[in-house]
Amino acid sequence: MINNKKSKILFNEAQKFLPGGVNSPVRSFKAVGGTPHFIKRGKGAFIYDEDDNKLLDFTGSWGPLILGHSISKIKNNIKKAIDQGTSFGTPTLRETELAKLIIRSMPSIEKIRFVNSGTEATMSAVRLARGYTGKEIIIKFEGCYHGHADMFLSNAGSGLATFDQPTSPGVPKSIVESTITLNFNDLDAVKKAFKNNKNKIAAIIVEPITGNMSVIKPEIEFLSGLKKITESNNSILIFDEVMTGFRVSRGGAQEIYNLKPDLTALGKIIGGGLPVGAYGGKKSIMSYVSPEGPVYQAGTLSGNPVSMSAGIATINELQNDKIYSHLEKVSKFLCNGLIRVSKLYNIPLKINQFGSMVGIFFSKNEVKNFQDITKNHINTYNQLHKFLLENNIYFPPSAYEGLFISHAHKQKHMKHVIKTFEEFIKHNKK
Ligand code: KE4
Repeated sequence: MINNKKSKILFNEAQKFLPGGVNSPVRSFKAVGGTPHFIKRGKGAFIYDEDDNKLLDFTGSWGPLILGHSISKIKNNIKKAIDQGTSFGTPTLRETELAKLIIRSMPSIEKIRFVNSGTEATMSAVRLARGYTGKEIIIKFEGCYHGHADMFLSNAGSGLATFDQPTSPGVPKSIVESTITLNFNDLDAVKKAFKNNKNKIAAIIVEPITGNMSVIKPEIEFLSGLKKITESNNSILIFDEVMTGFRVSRGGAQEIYNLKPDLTALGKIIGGGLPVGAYGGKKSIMSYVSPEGPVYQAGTLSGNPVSMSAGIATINELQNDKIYSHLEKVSKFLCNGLIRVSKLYNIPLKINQFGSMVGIFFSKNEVKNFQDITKNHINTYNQLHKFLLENNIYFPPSAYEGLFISHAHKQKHMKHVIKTFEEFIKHNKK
């Protein structure tokens, strides 16, 4: 049994002051059970908790840490920035520097605006799409998560209702009456929605490769179909690449699928572990953003020079193709090992791997959308999470998340995971 005594004490204390003891729900372990580990430091592929357990980390702060924890080049860049001050509320050259680095890697982005989170990025991209088109309705997909802005906290209403119902108290029905939620990979449903709402749909927002119902790949023609539909209806296609940007490849999912969305939302990796989000796209659309245009959006700490410095160091490192070939190699090694073990013991397992973003499903069929995710998968994943944690391996505490592998992960780490996975399967077969 892994000793988690101190974390238990700290968690009880935290719950007196913070709702659920956390500042973001998924950290609470509510989805998987047990007590969350309070982490005091990270190094490379490992995190160290307050009980001095050394844990092999596959959450990586939910995506930002593609290079690993506590990377010298990132720390040194942050220190250089901090030595000059933390924030000025003025333009700084670091903002232009990071903008250029991102634009160079994602040609669909001609202009970009920095904000402080992925939520701000997607929320602002939708406001911009609505302002630019003069239309209001947005289409999103069940199981895709775009942050916690009101307009996204909704789900398809009854079969009859074409518009959404709120999924959280506090979200006015009126707000989500302009949101339509459809099934991921269901192009016909999108065509139907456009037919039923002629000239009223401002945008489609989609995670091109999903990461919030674990990792589900788009069917052939799905993404290109979305592009065609938005183009022919004067609507905006927004790729939410907060998770996939610089993760699945340097140019994100749009590079893998060779598709240019009108707008892209980014976050996580571009901040190198500090709070950064961004939205960007065609100059003609981005020119609508205040103060150049009429669509208002602002932020006290947007483009903060210290955060920018972490993003610059990270994206600079990611210019090296060797980083991505290492990520591909170790991730593929892990996936092949898990599949080999599942076949050995006849356990249904499907894996979707895009670079260092890996989704595992305890399912004999391909998982193509949210409905395909079964209770069996969730229960088995939760048991696996617990078993691995007992063996000092820290998978994301939710069956709806993918694994985030970093450049600091080596083949020997993956061998340990594969071996422990086999132990789990044998233990579960008893
Ligand atoms: P933030 O506001 O949490 O920075 O970003 C929201 C967001 C937007 N779009 C996508 C595709 C995302 O994955 C996210 C946030 N991801 C979750 C994990 N799947 C963040 C973890 C958390 O909520 O604590």
